[in-house]
Amino acid sequence: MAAESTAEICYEGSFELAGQKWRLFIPDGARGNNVQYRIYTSDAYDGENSLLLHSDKMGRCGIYPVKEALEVHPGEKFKASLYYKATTGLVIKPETPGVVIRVTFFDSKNQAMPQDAIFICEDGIQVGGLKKKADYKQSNQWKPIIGSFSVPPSCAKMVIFAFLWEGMGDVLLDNIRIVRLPNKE
Ligand SMILES: [Ca+2]
Repeated sequence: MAAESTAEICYEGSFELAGQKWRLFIPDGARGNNVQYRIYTSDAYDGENSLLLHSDKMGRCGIYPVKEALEVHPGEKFKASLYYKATTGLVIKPETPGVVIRVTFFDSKNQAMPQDAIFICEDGIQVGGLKKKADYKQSNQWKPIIGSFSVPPSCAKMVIFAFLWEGMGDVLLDNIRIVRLPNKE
């Protein structure tokens, strides 16, 4: 038997296909920030297209899959990744990480489990919130954000978000992927 292979969860995070598979997430405090997103055809990490996320004012905004929650089991392992590129004029609040993958978990009663939320930043993973300061490093290159994690006890579903965390201006996102890893015993 071949080893159990990794399995990509199909969220179409390459932004190459017609039809939008991601929707905008605007936190309550950012409703007046003119947050927008669109498929961007002039630059991409891979293929022809990326996604441009925009905010007029300093704040948080993000995208998440139209499919929303993925059914999961405690102990399952996943790898989440994306590539991002800052455009000229992107401003990030000092001591915040810029672009973040957030994984939010829900129990079998559909209650959010915020204490277990995973934040994947360029310089590592934080659990339960962005508690540690993180310094965003300005760059005009495509950069990866990658992290692996296990599903916590009592968790039944999870949702992945790609966030601009405390920023304003435009950022490009591409190749957002989530892969179920084989369980090694
Ligand atoms: Ca692409």
